Amino acid sequence: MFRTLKVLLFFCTISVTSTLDSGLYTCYIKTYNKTIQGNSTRLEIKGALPTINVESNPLSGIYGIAITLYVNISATPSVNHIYWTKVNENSEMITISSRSTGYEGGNTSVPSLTISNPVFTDKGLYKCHARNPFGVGHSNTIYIDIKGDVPIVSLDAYEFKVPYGSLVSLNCTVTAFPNHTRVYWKKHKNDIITTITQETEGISGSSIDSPTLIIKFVTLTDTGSYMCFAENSVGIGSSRSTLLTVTGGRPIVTIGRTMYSAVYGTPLLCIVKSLKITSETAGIRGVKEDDPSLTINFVTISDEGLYTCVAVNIVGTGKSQSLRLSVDAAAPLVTAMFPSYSATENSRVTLLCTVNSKPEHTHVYWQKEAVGSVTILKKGTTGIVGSSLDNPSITFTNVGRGDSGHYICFATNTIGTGSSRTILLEVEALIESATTANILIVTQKPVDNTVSEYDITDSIDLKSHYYIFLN
Ligand SMILES: *[C@@H]1O[C@H](CO)[C@@H](O)[C@H](O)[C@H]1NC(C)=O
Ligand SMILES: *[C@@H]1O[C@H](CO)[C@@H](O)[C@H](O)[C@H]1NC(C)=O
Ligand SMILES: *[C@@H]1O[C@H](CO)[C@@H](O)[C@H](O)[C@H]1NC(C)=O
Ligand SMILES: *[C@@H]1O[C@H](CO)[C@@H](O)[C@H](O)[C@H]1NC(C)=O
Ligand SMILES: *[C@@H]1O[C@H](CO)[C@@H](O)[C@H](O)[C@H]1NC(C)=O
Ligand SMILES: CC(=O)N[C@H]1CO[C@H](CO)[C@@H](O)[C@@H]1O
Repeated sequence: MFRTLKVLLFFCTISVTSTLDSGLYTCYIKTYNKTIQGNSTRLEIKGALPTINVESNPLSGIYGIAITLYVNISATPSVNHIYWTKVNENSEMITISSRSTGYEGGNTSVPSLTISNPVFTDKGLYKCHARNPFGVGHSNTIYIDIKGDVPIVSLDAYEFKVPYGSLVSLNCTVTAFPNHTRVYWKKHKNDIITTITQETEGISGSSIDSPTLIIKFVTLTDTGSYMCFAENSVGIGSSRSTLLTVTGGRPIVTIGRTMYSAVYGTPLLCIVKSLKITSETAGIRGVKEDDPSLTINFVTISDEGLYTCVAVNIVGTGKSQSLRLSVDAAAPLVTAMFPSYSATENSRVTLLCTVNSKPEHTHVYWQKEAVGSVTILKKGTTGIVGSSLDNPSITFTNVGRGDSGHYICFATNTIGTGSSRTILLEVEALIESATTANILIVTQKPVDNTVSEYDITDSIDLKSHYYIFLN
């Protein structure tokens, strides 16, 4: 009996799609009443299309700041080529290879793609593609948006009016996305533009953290129109301009007229302040911060002259034009050159007096005061020369002890009477050798030239008397 050996060949065809098809494969042959198990075969499938996972989608980038499109690729066998594609806003497809400029990565060692310096045209739909022997795997689409704008720069006020020497704060606010990297100001004055930065002297602010410009001590040269600027990677934003006006400064002094003509006794109103005349000066009013005008209460010839109003503040000194004051009419100005004279008896002595008068003076006289009595001396009084219109000085041709006293020179015109200061005349006795034992005691007040004779034994208060020795 022969047994027929049938060799049956069975083929198992496996369509391999992934590594999941790997495993232990066993061939079974089934007869009527028997199943024959063949040897098992381990089938290991290595490799598949690369799979690419994206980490985040969509992605929002900031203008100018590098952005990376992260992907994880798993591929067996390993990926031998990677590229990216981008569909821009015009639906144009662009292929980004690892050699394209402006990008990093996107190659087999670093598949994630970095856009180094994003600009608005980098917006689009991106896809990563990776190829291995199984073919090309694709990532999902990543939507990239790029945001950003030039800084928005704004100011508080259109106009700043500040007093000289104050601190001014020109408030500036910057809103920037991306963040601003620079802040500065520009000052526009008389077609000259000056840039003010953080480093400029005399200011603070004007910096990234504090764009407000602070001028610590405002002077007139700070007047001008100012604009605040902020710069970021997108561009430069600027504020509108604001006008800075500095008020005050050196005093500006004006006077009403440059010529004043006054009549005696009339108050003189002018805007004058002299270096020497202050509010404390006697005979005047005004010359104060709130009332700079000078009023001379009673004008005399001596007030004639040039007047300049001077005002001083922290900036400096301001002066008015000079003003000439001429006095047309006033009481005579009577001047005594020396305040005291001493003379020896029987000599000639002159007490000097000058008169300056407009209109011409009509009278000149002297007043003598001695031990309580007052005497008037005029031209024609015996024993004196002068005290006249031409020669107001008084001369005692033969001065006597009784002429000692206090003298005042007077001059009168149609406006009034002027007087000199008081002049002291002391007449000393002419001492001669005494030949008699008699002592004549002459009182200090020998107005009538009478001489009293006293006995030496009389009790006399010598302190109030002069005594002389006579022959
Ligand atoms: C099946 O396995 C046995 C024992 O392991 C071996 O002797 C035989 O040759 C194998 N047959 C085939 C077709 O590989
Ligand atoms: C990518 O791979 C890294 C490290 O292997 C892992 O931490 C991350 O979660 C992965 N990301 C994705 C999206 O698979
Ligand atoms: C892949 O990209 C990275 C980052 O740009 C770079 O450092 C590296 O050299 C690149 N590798 C290749 C093989 O090009
Ligand atoms: C400027 O800002 C400061 C502080 O923020 C504020 O006190 C001041 O009033 C502002 N100046 C103006 C003119 O708004
Ligand atoms: C932008 O500035 C803010 C505040 O100064 C800071 O918190 C933030 O980190 C900055 N952003 C960048 C991208 O530098
Ligand atoms: C080899 C073997 O056992 N064959 C059997 C298959 O079944 C029939 C009937 O059931 C038997 O007669 C055979 O001997």
